[in-house]
Amino acid sequence: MITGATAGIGKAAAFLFAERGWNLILNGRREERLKQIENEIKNVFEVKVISLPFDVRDKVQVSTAIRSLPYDWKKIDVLLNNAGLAQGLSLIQEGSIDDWETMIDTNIKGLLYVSREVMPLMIENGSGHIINLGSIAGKEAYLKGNVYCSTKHFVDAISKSMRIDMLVHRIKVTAVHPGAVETEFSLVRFKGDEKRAKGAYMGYTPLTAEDIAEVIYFTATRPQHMVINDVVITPSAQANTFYMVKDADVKK
Ligand code: NDP
Ligand code: 8X3
Repeated sequence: MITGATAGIGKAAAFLFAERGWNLILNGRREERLKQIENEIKNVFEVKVISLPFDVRDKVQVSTAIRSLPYDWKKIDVLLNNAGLAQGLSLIQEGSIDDWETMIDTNIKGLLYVSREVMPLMIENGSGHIINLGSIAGKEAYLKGNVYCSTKHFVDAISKSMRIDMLVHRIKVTAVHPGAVETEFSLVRFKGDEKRAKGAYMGYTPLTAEDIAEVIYFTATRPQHMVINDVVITPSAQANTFYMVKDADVKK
């Protein structure tokens, strides 16, 4: 089950898991896109796909959708908690409270609502693996990233907590923390400003959604006795949220 499968990392993961023969439950809010992805996957790969459109911020939608799954589909092997976003980039004292709420409701509360529904199913099935999309923004804060960084620090912390609570049930918990990945992320952050979004990926080679999907797939397919707890992945031009070498810097 992949949340936020209509774009970027979630979509790339959907195609990769399908290519490797996994049946999929795909979520996102944009129903038309979700259906299109479902159809594309079903046309190419021999897998079953269920589209489950809901907004992770709405706890009633989340529980209604997941509880409506047919019995067999409630055996969820892997939950990829990927739906997430940044909204805006501003000093904390100038921040938009609406943007803060969107990030907190999606990245924190949404992840919790979905996990709260799926974890009991995994416990009942006696196995499962939760993979949470954190970020390097969840390892180090950066200027004007304040609330987004905080939500991703939450993902880091809740992944550690989940791992402890799930230990007795042998349910694996992995946190994947990418650096700059070229997806719709910056377009969403900068509210449709294409020029500004493109600028975030200029002067170096960013990661692709497919790069991250490969890592996610690798963590999901380790033997039963082994779990990858935490992975940080950056473009080779990036060391962390502070240090990035762009073409102009190299020439200096
Ligand atoms: P995209 O914007 O390309 O994709 C985000 C996905 O999340 C979309 O499918 C979107 O679908 C979904 N989504 C957003 N809000 C909701 C919601 N309320 N309910 C359900 N689905 C939602 O971004 P990425 O693929 O880059 O981001 C995926 C994850 O990776 C996020 O958690 C992000 O924070 C994290 N990340 C991204 C990095 C990057 O540089 N790109 C780096 C580090 C982490 P829809 O709009 O249809 O609902
Ligand atoms: C996305 C990566 O560095 O833009 O989480 O916050 S960053």
